[in-house]
Amino acid sequence: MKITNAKVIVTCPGRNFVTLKIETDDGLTGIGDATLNGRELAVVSYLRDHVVPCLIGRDAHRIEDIWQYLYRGCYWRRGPVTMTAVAAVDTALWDIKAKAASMPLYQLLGGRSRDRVLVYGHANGRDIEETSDEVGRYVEMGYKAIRAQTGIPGLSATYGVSSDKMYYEPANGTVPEENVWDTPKYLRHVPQLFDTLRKRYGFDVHLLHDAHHRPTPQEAASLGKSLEEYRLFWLEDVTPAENQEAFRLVRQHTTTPLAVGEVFNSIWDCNQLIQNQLIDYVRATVVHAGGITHLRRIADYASLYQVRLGSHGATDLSPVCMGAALHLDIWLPNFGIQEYMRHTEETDTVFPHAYSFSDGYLHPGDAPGHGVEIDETLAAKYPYKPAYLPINRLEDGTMWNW
Ligand code: KDG
Ligand code: MG
Repeated sequence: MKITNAKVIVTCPGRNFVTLKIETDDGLTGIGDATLNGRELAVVSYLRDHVVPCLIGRDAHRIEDIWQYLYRGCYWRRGPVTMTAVAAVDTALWDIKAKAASMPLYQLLGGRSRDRVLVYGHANGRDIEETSDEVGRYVEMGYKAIRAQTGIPGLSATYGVSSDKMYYEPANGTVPEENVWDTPKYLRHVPQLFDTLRKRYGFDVHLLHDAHHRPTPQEAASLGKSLEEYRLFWLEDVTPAENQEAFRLVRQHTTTPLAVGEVFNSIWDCNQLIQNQLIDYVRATVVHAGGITHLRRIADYASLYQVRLGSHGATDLSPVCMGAALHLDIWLPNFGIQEYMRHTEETDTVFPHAYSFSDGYLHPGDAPGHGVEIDETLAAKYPYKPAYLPINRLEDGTMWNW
C-alpha cells in the first residue's frame, strides 16, 4: 500500500490545531495530530518542507521503518518539533493499518487490558471556596479523579485558573502575557486547598495537583511532604526535569506520588527517572513523544520499574491525539490515568470522534483505526491565529519557570 499524498491541515476552532492526513493508493487515509502549542507553524514547515516529500511512494504498512527513517535519517534527533512531526506520521500510519485490518487500533496493539480508561478533569477557582465548588461539579458529573488548582492570595493571575471553567483555553494573546509568580506564597496556600477538599469530599475521590515546574527541588520536596496527609493521586511537574537527578532529592523526602513529563519528547528525557524509580507516572503523550511507536516503547520500559503512564491531555492536544492515546491506554498493562480536558463543541465538530465519556471513564470506541476524523471543509473556515501561553516572572522581574 503506497503513500500517494500527505497534507498538513491547520485549523483554529477556538484554538490552533495541526493535523497530518496521509492518503494511500488503495483509498485508505489516516490522520495524526501535529499540534505543538505556541510553535504550531514550526511543525507545519517541518512536515511540509522536509517530511512529506520523503513519504510519497513509501509503503504505508512499514510503520517501524518509516519511524526509524524519520528519526535516525534526519541526523538531528529528538526535540519537540521533530518528534511532534514524527508522531503525526506515525499516528496516521497506525490509523491506516488498523483501518486496513478493519479493527480498532487497540486490537493491533494486543487487545484490551481493561474495560475503560480512567480520566481526570480540571477543577479550578479564583480561591479555595470556588475551587472546592468546582470539584463538586466534577464529582456530580461522575468523575472519579479531579485535578484541583486555585488562585494564590497576593498573585493577580495563576496559570490553570480562569473565569471560564469547563472549556478554558490557556493559550491566548498574540504575544505571551506576563504573570507574576511567588513560590513561598504558593507553598503556604496549597495545603489549605487540599485540607478543605478532603474535609468536604473525603478520601474516595482521587485528587491531583500540578505545580507547573515552578518549585526548586528543595521546595518541591517540602511541598510533597506538606501534602502527604491528603493522599494525592499525584503531584505533577513539581520541579523541572531537565536534570533528572533533581528528582532524587524530592523522592528522598516525600511519599507523595510524583508525575512528570508532558514536555518530554523522547525516552532519553525520562531514562534515569524511570530506571531509578524517581517518579510514579510518566506524562509523555502520543503527539509530543514520537507517536504510538515511541510512546509504547517508553511505557514498556517504564513497566519494568513499576512506573505507569498518565498521558497529558490538555486542550492543545487535539481530539486526534486523544483518540490515539485512548487506544494505547486501554491496551497498556501499566496504564495509570489519562488527563481529559474537554474540547469545545466547535473543536469536536471539526474532529468527529468515536470516543465517549461515561461515569468518569473514556472509551475509545470500536470504529476501525483510532476513530477520529477531520471535517476538512469545516476546518478551512477557521484560519490560524497566533496564540501563546503566558510566561512567569518573579516579583523582582526575574524570568521564571513555566
Ligand atoms: O501546552 C501546555 C499545556 O497543555 C499545559 O500547560 C497544560 O500543564 C498542563 C496540563 O497538565 O494539562
Ligand atoms: Mg501539567
